[in-house]
Amino acid sequence: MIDCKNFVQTLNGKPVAVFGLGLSGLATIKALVKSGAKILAWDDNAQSHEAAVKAGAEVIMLDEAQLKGCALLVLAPGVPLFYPRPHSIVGTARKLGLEIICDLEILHRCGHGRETIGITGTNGKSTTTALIAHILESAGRSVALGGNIGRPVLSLDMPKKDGFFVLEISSFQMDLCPTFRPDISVLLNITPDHLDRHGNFKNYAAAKEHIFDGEGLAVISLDDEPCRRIYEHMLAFEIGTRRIRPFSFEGKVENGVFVKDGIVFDARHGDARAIGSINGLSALRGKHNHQNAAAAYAVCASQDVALDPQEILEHMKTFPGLAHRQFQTRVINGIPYINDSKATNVIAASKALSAYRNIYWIAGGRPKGDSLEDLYPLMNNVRHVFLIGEAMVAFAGWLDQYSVDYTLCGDLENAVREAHTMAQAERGRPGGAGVVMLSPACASYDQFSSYAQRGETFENLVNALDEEQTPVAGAAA
Ligand code: UMA
Repeated sequence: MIDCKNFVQTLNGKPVAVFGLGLSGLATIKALVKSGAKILAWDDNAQSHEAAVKAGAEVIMLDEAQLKGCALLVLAPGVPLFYPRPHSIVGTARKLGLEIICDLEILHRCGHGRETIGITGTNGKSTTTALIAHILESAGRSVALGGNIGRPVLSLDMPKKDGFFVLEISSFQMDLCPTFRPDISVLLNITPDHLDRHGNFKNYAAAKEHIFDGEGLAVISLDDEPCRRIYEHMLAFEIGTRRIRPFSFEGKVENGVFVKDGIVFDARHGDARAIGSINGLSALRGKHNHQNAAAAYAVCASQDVALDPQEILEHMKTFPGLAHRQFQTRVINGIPYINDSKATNVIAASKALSAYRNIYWIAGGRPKGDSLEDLYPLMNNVRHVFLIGEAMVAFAGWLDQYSVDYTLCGDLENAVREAHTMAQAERGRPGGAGVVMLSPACASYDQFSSYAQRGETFENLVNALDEEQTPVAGAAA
C-alpha cells in the first residue's frame, strides 16, 4: 500500500470525500486512512457501504452540507463527469469549487520520486502495460504495475527508489488528473470508444492527448489519423515540451521504432537497424501486438530506461501474455487452445480471428448488438464455429448467409468437447494443425458472472481434456 502522508499533510486536517466504492475507491480509503486522513464516503449502491466502513470511512450521503467541509472529492472513474450528464455529486462539487480527482492524482501528489510510465490508447493498453512491466522486471528493475488494468494504484507496493510505476491509464482517469502526467507517456491508438462518456470523438481524443502535457518522453503511434494529429501538435509545441519518439507497426518511421513483418527495427538514431524477430511468440501474435511490442521497445530502449536492445527482445520472448486475452491455455498434440474470453465485442474478436488460421472458433454469449459484418473477411481463417448462449440463433443466421459451418452447442462445456473432438480428428488436413479458440464476441452475462469466470471455466474444461492421440484425418485405419 502506498504511503500517502505527504498528500494527507496538504489537506489541512480537512476530510476527503470519496464517491464510488469500487476497487479504486476502497483502495483509496485504506491508503488514506492508514496515513491519517478522515474519509467521508458514499456510493449509490448501498451494498458497497459495508466494505467502506470496514476500511475505516464514515459512510454518509455526500450532499452539499457534507462536501462543504471536505478538502477535495475523489471520484471513481466510472461515475459520469460530463456526459451523458454529470452525476449530481459532480455538480455539487463544482458549485462549491471543490477539486475532483482520482487515485492516480493522489499517487502523484504523494511525491514518491519514482519514474512513472503511463500507457493509454483505445486498444492494447493492458497488454502493453504488462509487457513493459515484464521486460523491466526481467531486467532486474523494481516495478509496480497497476491502474486501469485492475490494480488500483494506491494498493500497490512502492517500488525501490530507482524503480518504476508502470500504469495503464484510461481516458476516464485522465479526466480526473488535473496535474499528474507520467514521465514517459505512451499513446497506442485512438478509435471511437466510450463516446457516451465523452460526448463525442473529439472530447475522447482530447482526454487522451492530455497525457502528453508537460515534460518527459512522449512515445506515440503514427498508425492512425488522430494519433498523427497529436504528433503534429507536439512537433509544433501545441502540446507539452516532451522529447518525442514515434512508433509504428505499419511501416518505417524516422527517428523512431517500427515492426515490419514481425521484425523490430530501431531507427531512433537514423538508419533503421533490425533488432530481432517477434514472429512465433504466442503472447504477441497478430499485428495489433506488433504495435504493443513497438511501443514497449521504444519505452525500454529510451534513455530514461536504457535497456540493451537485445535484452529487451529476449525478455519479450518470455512474456506470458495476459489472462483471458488470447492466452494459450494448453497445447494438445500440436493444437493450441486459446482463451480469449476478454473479447466481449466483435472488434475484439476480430483481432484474435485475424491472428490465427484454421480456427475452431467458440463464439456467443449475450450479444452486444454490434454488427458481425466486420468479421466476414476473417471467415477464411475459421474451420468451424461452435455456438453458445443467447447469441446462437442470430450468429447461426449470419453464418448461414456465408456458408460457414457451425454447430449449435448451447453451453461452453459442449462447445469445448465438440471443438476438441473435431480439431484433434482433423489434425492431418491440409493447411496444418488448427487452433481451438474461445473468442466470444459477446458479453458473458447470460451464462457467467463475468468474462473472467467464463475464461476460467474454459481453462478448467481444457485442462481436463483427454490427451490421448485421436486418429488423424487421412491416416490409414
Ligand atoms: N457508482 C455510483 N454511481 C454511479 C456510477 C458508479 O455510485 O453513477 C459506484 C458503483 O456503485 C461502484 C463504483 O462506483 O460501487 C464503481 O466504480 P468504477 O467502476 O468507476 O470504479 P472501480 O471499481 O474503482 O474501477 C476503476 C476502473 N473502472 C472504470 O474505469 C469504469 C477500473 O477499470 C480499474 O481497473 C480500477 O478502477 C482500478 O484502477 C475497468 C474499466 O472498465 C477495468 N475501465 C474502462 C475500460 O478499460 O474501458 C475505462
